[in-house]
Amino acid sequence: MPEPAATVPPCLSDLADRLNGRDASEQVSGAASSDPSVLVLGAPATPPPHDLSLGNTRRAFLARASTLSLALPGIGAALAACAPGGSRGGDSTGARNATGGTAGSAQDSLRHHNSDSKLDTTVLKGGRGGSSSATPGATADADRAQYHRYDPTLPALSAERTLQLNWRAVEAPVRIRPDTVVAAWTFEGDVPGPIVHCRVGDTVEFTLTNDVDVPHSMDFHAAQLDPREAFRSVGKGQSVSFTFSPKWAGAFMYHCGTAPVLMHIGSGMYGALIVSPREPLPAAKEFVLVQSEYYLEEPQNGVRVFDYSKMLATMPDLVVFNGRPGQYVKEPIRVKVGDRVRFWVVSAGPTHPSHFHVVGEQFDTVYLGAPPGTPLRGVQTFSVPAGGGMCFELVCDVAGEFPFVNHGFGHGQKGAIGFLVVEP
Ligand SMILES: [Cu+2]
Repeated sequence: MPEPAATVPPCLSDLADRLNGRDASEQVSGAASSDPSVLVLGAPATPPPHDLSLGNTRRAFLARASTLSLALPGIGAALAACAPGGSRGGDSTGARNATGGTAGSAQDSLRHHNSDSKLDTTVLKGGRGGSSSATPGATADADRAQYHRYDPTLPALSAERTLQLNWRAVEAPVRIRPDTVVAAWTFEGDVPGPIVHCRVGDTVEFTLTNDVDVPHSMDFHAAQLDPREAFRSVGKGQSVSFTFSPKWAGAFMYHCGTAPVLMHIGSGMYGALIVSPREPLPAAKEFVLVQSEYYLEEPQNGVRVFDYSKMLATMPDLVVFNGRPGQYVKEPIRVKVGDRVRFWVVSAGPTHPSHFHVVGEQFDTVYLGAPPGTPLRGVQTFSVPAGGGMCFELVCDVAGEFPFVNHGFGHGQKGAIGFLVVEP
């Protein structure tokens, strides 16, 4: 294939071509590597998304990807060669080089690596072969994964105005209900990732270190940064760091943005960053609910692997709040009569919204924009779009057990339901 023009730095797909002496884009997708949609979405689905019979699962995707033979020894070179920032030597976005990275030269070479390439998820360990080895950390010791209720309580604000977050991208078996373990890709080992709470104007200093072979990245919706720099993917043992200061209050999603984003969000790499306004909102019991979907294969060896075909078909097996179907039915959220309750609701998707409703209650306030602006009064249900977040408030005048649900009941029935218990 032709050499890239001098002003157009090589990208990973170019390198794959050279390594293999063939057109990698044809092998993976048939898509042109210059297709902008590929940068985020990854390779178009093959076989067609409606065809669930041909094993177009995450495993199959990864297995096909591994046929590119990007073995580990080649990864450093591959990433080094993929330096689209080569012509722009500065750091114009606020992203800074990692402090926790492992290798100076490799780290430097990665500094401007933008691996928003359709091949991101194909940078896998080679040679291990087999479907279950694609994400060994996600399936190992699944029987030892302990179930725990994901605490929905909004963490208290820190007295510090600078948050330092040093997170790791790790594979982990996550027990999402007593009888179900999923082979997750995670931030910090759980699904969702940690809840973060800060104020408008606070400084968030973030570092992501990737512990696994599949490249990962971080995209904070509360940040305004050049995504090609700050949200770039990093390979195993590498880190990416950036700093931002949220401008707006609200419930903001964060997620891995490595292509295909559908696969990375769909496999568990998401969470919520809650930004409170500078002036405190009315005192309330505050909770965070992150709605998301699970698309799963049948269990093998006690663990269910994520199914990319189902993600593409957008027919989830489970729709859940905070990673576990119905967890707040068995272990409800409890408050007292007279309490104001504030739900910060994020729809992580990857595809579906949350039509948020509390049975037997009404929201006295839903903030359409950043709280405390644009309040809607007297709302029964409001939809939080995939990739969005909203703030819902109600006052508990009556004791009782109030289901909070996704009122799109095809999804409520699949696990997006819990109980708010109002005690006398
Ligand atoms: Cu990822």
